Parts: sequence; structure tokens; C-alpha cells
Amino acid sequence: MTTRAGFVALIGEPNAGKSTLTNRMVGAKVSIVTHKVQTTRARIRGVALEGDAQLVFVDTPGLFTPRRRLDRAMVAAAWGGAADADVIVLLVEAHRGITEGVERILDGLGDLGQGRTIALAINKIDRVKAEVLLALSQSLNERFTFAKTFMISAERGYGVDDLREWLAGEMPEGPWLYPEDQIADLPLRMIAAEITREKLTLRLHQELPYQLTVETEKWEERKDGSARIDQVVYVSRDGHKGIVLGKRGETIKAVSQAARQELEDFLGRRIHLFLQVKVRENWQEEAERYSEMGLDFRDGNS
Ligand SMILES: Nc1nc2c(ncn2[C@@H]2O[C@H](COP(=O)(O)OP(=O)(O)OP(=O)(O)O)[C@@H](O)[C@H]2O)c(=O)[nH]1
Ligand SMILES: [Mg+2]
Repeated sequence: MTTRAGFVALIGEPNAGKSTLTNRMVGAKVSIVTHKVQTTRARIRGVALEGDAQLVFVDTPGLFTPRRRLDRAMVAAAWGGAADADVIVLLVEAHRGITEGVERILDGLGDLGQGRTIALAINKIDRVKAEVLLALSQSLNERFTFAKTFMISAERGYGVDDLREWLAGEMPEGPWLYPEDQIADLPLRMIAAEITREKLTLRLHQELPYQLTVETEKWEERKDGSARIDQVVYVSRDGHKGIVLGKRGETIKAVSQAARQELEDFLGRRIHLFLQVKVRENWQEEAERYSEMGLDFRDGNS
């Protein structure tokens, strides 16, 4: 049997639904999702099978105009993911259409050069009427030569099977890149940190989610089959620490409970999760924080 395997990079503006689509394709939650922009910070790989093809989806941070070092490193990681992929899928939100951000991404795709297979996936079609979709598809295809256009709802699963089938046919012939039963390649300690960051992002308001990072410091296997996980939430200001902890520690407690629950479901075992909040004014300028996140610190140089 000839097998196929390759990388599919999902790119788009923040919040376009890249992580939702990754999880949908994989059939499990490998990348965190929130209603807020800039949730994903590094490239997350999720593996899906379609017939004789193995598709390695590369979920990327959203593309936006970066201001901080962290932003620049995220955007560089996203374009790097696109540059390395066999096929690029650009996600555009149906109800938002061709925003300035989408325009800039189209320019960037043009700069990547010829000879690449780039498909368009108009996502969140559950939010608009058919006429809007057709007009948007037409304008986008006038603006850029896509290999193919899909109309999907990553959340509800519409159009996703067609996209996966087409992608499978586009993959180069070759042996599979991961063992058949592997769905992700992020180390468990990073997945655990991401789950906690998701719960923090869902609970904290405005800028705060962007001002913190989570790291797994210790992972201890216990004889009874459970594990003790110690994580640190780095914030940049004293005031932020107070907010993350919440009144009488209520916020951090709720976050910890939600994260532990999800970790237990994910790992299928008992977890004891301990969160500590530390103020570290300059964490966004520390190389080690970036390597912990799976980002390249130097990409953040302006
Ligand atoms: N209505 C609707 N909402 C969707 C759909 N796909 C994703 N969403 C929602 O859009 C929001 C953002 O989804 P994500 O998957 O986190 O988006 P992302 O592109 O990974 O975002 P970043 O990581 O910030 O770049 C979440 O609230 C999702 O539930 C869809 O097909 N329809
Ligand atoms: Mg994401």
C-alpha cells in the first residue's frame, strides 16, 4: 500500500477557529480554545488519519500586527509553520470577511512565493447567510489564487470531512511521520500548562491573559497511579497576582479545579494539581520563558 503523509498549516487571524479546526480534525482536544484572540502562542501539532494518509495539522498563533517581543515571536512561529508545510489552509471568518488583517495575510502569502498549495477555508459559516458566503468566496478568490475553497464550520463540523479528504489527496507519498496511535507531539507537561492557561484566560478579563504565562515545574508519579503536578503562573505585576488569586484565593481555586478536571479526563488518571502565582516583572524578556512555551526567543527581536 502506498501511504501518504505531510504537514497542513492552519493560518489566519486570531480567533479565526484554527485550534477548533485542529481539534475537530484530530478528534480530541490537543490545542486550547477560548473566545479571546491570541489564545494559541506556539505551533501545536495534531495528527489525523484519512484513508492511507496521515495528516499532521499545524495549529499556529493568529497573525496580527505584533507590538511586544512575545507577539513577534508568536507571529514568526505562525509564518514559520506556514513556510514548512506541504499545504497551507487560510481560515477566514465568514461574518468578518476581508478585514485589514486578512489583507495583510494575503500579502504575506504572496511573499511566500510560487509553487505552494494554499487553500481557503471560510469558517463559522453557521453565523452567516448563504449569499454572504458566496460573495465573500468570490472576493477572496479574486484577491488570491487559492487551490481550492471550502466553506466550513469547525465548531459544528460542517464541510470538515470534505476538507480532510481533499487534504489527504494533496499529501506527498511517503511513510507516516508518527505512530498510528499518536495524536499530538506536545510534551505532557506543556499540554498541562496549556490547559491551565486556558482556564485562566477564560476567567480573567481584558489584558490579563496576555500578561501571564504558565509553566509545569514538577511532575511526580505516585505509587497509587496518580500524579502530582506543580505549576507556576508568572505574572508581571503585583496587582496582577492579586487578581489571579482572587478574593480569598477563589479565582485560582476555581481555575485549579477546572484544569485538574480536564487533565484527569485527558490523562485518564487522578491528578493533584498545585498552582503557585509568582510575580516576575520581566518574564516577557526572558529566553527561558519562550523555550518553555515552544517559541524562539530570538524571533522576538525587533
Ligand atoms: N460560531 C462558530 N464559532 C466558532 C467556529 N469555530 C470556532 N469558533 C469559536 O471561535 C472562537 C475562537 O476559536 P479558536 O479555535 O480558539 O480560534 P484560533 O484561530 O485558534 O484563535 P487564536 O489561537 O487566538 O489565534 C472560539 O470561541 C470558538 O468556539 C465555528 O465554526 N462557528
Ligand atoms: Mg488557537
